[in-house]
Amino acid sequence: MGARLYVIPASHPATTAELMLRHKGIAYKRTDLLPVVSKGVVRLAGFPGITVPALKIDGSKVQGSRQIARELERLRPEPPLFPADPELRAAVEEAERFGDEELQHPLRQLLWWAVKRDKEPLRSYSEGAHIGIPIGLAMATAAPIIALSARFNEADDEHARRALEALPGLLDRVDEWIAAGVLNGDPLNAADFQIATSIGLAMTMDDLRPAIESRPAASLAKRVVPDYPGHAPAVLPPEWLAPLRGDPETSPR
Ligand SMILES: N[C@@H](CCC(=O)N[C@@H](CS)C(=O)NCC(=O)O)C(=O)O
Repeated sequence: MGARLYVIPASHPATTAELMLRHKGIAYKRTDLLPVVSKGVVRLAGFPGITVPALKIDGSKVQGSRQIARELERLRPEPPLFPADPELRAAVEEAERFGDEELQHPLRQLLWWAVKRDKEPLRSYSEGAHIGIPIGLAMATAAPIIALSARFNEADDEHARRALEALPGLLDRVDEWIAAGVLNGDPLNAADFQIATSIGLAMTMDDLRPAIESRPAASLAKRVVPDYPGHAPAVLPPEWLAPLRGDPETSPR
């Protein structure tokens, strides 16, 4: 089974796809792309959309982490990504949908906001990647990519503050699913791979890690993505972090 996965290094949904390929024991080649450039490359490669992960497998093209989960399950049912029990499967699918539609994007916005403020950490997110040009050159020419990515992802002050306000509630939901046995059980499922990468990415940010590390969500991330690449030193205004400390009333707009 020939497989090629298009990724942006340290992209959380792309890491999800990679983990699921490994879970299935499917050998694959990886094409590492710079953000923004990735959009043109995946279109040129024949995909209908502009995002990663994008997977060519067995002659078909599949884009999107949830779509990839289903295609892998169809092509190679064992070991499964979804539980056989219908009730548990429905819960796993809801957690997976939440991970894709609700959890991924605020973290993407917070990371781009931080990188917009200080681009240097971007280097650490590309560790081990093969982006086709030396990392020094990529860093020297990163400013337009950062500006476009921040705009494309609406990583402005307003959205960053909204993301921080939402984060405790999002983490609570992950912890609840872990307590209910939907996440972090045995074997790992598609929702584990979907959600753990977002938590792993969040924990690379010094601003966010203290609010996560003592939670069950952190155990899931440490189990599934113990070596998530990248490190972003604290850069968010401390008053914006009030919701993470549990004192939203001290955070007036
Ligand atoms: N929800 C989609 C999200 C895909 C997505 O937005 N991927 C980002 C990377 S995390 C992307 O390709 N962005 C284009 C860019 O940064 O230029 C999924 O799970 O596949």
